[in-house]
Amino acid sequence: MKKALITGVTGQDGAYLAEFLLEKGYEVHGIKRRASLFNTDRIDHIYRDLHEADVRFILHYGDLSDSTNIIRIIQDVQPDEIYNLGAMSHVQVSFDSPEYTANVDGIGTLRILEAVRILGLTEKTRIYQASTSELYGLVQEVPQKETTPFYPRSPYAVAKMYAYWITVNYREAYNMYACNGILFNHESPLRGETFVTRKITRATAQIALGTKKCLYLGNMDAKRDWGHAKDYIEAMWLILQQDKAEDFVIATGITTTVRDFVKMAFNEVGVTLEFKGSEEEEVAVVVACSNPRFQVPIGQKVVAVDPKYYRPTEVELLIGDPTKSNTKLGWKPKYDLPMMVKEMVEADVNLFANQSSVNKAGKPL
Ligand code: NDP
Ligand code: GDR
Repeated sequence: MKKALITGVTGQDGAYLAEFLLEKGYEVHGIKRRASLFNTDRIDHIYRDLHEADVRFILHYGDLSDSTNIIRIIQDVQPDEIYNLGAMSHVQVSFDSPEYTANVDGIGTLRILEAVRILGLTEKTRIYQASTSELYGLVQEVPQKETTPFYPRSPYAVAKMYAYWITVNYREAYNMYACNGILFNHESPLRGETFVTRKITRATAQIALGTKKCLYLGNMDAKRDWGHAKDYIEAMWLILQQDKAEDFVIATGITTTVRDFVKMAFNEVGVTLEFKGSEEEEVAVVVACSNPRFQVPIGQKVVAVDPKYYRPTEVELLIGDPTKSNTKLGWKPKYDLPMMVKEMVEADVNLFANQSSVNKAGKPL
């Protein structure tokens, strides 16, 4: 039985990947951080008590900022594959915590590679590094592919650029099977609540159900190549199953503005929007509401700009060229954007329609 170790197992991708690998028959080990409240919501459905028979999903406490912890876990597990998904993954937050981000997202990757080298596992253990389209940053070429030059535009992207190159360096220096997946944005109902797509689908649901009036966003002109996390975690696995270790772009090849994502989300609850004004003055108002389940008044302002969400340096346009992954990995996404928006909005409508009215402390929400 193959053993996989996933850092960031409690995140969006870690949760889908753990489920996927368990279905493939792997023994799956995950690293989770100690938190003052339970932080395993996304993986609770696959977790089983260790006292039961044949448990194949095992969690370890750890942190990418702690070398000795990483070495000990890798020594105990002796994994065939490591998926390094753990990161401070929010681009805007990285401007507030740049040093922490560099430590975890940059040096954290070095800690994994060094642990594998120190433990003499370079021939046994294959390593996947969660690289990102944020590396492309300021547009140098479109669509962006494996050979496009990087120009990172945030402390997050700069940290990930170190992680990218240290992965390439360990592959070349020590002949390790270590690869970068340069993944463009991917989303799902499990997406963190402060990333723009999930922020939009949650607010759409709350506005449709009448529990929220207005959604405040930053740059609605930004364009992203959005795919579905379920498709993208399959690509991670494929990248580690090849004869030769290589880096791959994973993308859909289609780009969409944040504004158009907002329109699509509101359309899912039968609400048609009109956008007026420009830049900081831009708002969206309701011009039609066709779904009898939701009564959003015509003329209500449901979206407005709050400049606090603008970033000091922005990535305006991402559009990936997935030709290499299509041809060499045989990877093709099953979801398109309309399918994903529908799934996310439906999930958030169900979430808020059935949500408890008290929080974990028993206080009214
Ligand atoms: P999430 O933010 O959902 O998950 C991040 C995970 O990393 C969580 O499990 C988090 O733990 C963990 N983590 C954070 N800090 C540390 C730390 N110091 N030590 C150990 N673990 C830590 O991210 P995604 O699942 O969306 O992304 C997975 C990876 O892929 C990340 O590295 C991200 O940067 C990268 N990526 C993501 C893309 C996307 O569009 N989703 C695109 C390209 C790359 P906790 O739950 O405790 O916070
Ligand atoms: P991104 O994702 O920065 O691309 O990083 P995010 O969803 O945060 O932003 C996408 C674009 O939307 C604009 N935007 C807003 N973003 C947020 N979060 N909140 C807002 O209110 C808002 N309004 C407009 C942003 O300015 C940006 O242009 C994600 C993360 O998952 C990274 O870890 C990953 O590496 C990249 O995707 C690929």
